[in-house]
Amino acid sequence: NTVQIAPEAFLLKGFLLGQSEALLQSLSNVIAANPLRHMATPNGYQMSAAMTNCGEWGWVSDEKGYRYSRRDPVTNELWQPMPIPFVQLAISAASTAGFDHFIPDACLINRYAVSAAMSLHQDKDEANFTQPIVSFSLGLPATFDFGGATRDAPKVAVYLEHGDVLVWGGQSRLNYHGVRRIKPGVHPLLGPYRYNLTFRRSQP
Ligand code: MD3
Ligand code: FE
Repeated sequence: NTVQIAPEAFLLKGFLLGQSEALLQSLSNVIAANPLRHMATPNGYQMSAAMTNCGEWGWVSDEKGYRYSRRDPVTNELWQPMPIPFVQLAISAASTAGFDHFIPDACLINRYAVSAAMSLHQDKDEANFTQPIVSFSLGLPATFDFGGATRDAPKVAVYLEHGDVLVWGGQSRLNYHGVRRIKPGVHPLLGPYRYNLTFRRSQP
């Protein structure tokens, strides 16, 4: 059940549903080793989503800026390797959307409580824009705004539910995007939260 939402951008509706048990077990292992935390932004705010990472590289933010780091600044240890179910599902989602040879080296985990959001931005901290991005949605639903190449370009609203996967690359790789405020609710497996796992290639 693949829906194209923009050039080289696809929604794979319910793609994770058969695998959610393995996925949630792996997710809880990662979070136990590298706790979710609210990172500071360079302009003195805090991200409303709590974040952690797994994989060779992790995305971090602090008063000095955004960057990819091999170590968790909270534990000072390397991030956990990406769990096998994460890697397998990310590669297979990319390939389903027509992107072969996707090799992610970074997985950012975002946890949104009710009322959390992510304002419109571009993902441009990676040194490789040739590979796609794959994102898994779990828990509470969200409305995602998929924009264009400039901040004021028209946006498409995409409703993301537990088990959905977004894959985009090529000419949509640098599009603006954001997540609207999470509405109150309780998910039967994940409680009052939405989790998003974003797989990227951060290094050349
Ligand atoms: C479309 N996360 O962590 S993932 C992020 O749901 C981020 O947590 C959102 O944006 C979330 O940076 C959205 C889907 C996504 C990510 C990057 C994109 C869609 C995108 C880049 C270009 C176009
Ligand atoms: Fe983003």
